[in-house]
Amino acid sequence: TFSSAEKAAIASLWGKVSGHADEIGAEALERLFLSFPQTKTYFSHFDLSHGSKDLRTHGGKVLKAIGNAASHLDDIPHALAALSDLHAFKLRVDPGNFNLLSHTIQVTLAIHFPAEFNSDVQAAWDKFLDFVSAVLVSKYR
Ligand code: ZNH
Repeated sequence: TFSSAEKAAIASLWGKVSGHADEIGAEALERLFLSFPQTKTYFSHFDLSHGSKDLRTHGGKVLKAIGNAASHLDDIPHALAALSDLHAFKLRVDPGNFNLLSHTIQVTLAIHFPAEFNSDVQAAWDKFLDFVSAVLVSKYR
């Protein structure tokens, strides 16, 4: 569960990100694929070149799902239930990859929102993205 300070930190930064979900998401994915090339294996059907439409579209989807979680901080498992099923039963992404994406999302946020992304806000987002990741891998067996 999140403290009221953590909730405020998550909501206020999401408010800044929400209008730029495609760009922020695409950059976080691009950083993921460059720093951790093994993660590209899940996306062999995508054009992963810099600025591609696939990166923007998928990046936008991922960030909007995070925004949905940010709007339901008291019930993230319910808000992400369908996505959790998808990752566990259909995509079967290795759970270790979620930490890598959480990392590149935070790097991207830090670069685009340097004033807002102070150490308290980062700590709240780190906890939030860990929780989202835990929900998305919760149905694996
Ligand atoms: Zn995931 C898909 C989210 C992580 C891989 N995803 C997806 C989607 C979303 C997401 C929203 C879409 C769905 C539909 O369409 O319905 N993810 C997400 C999130 C996260 C994630 C939020 C965290 C935080 N993923 C992940 C990782 C990986 C992945 C880590 C690996 C590396 N996903 C994936 C894939 C897919 C997805 C492969 C499918 C794509 C296509 O379209 O094909």
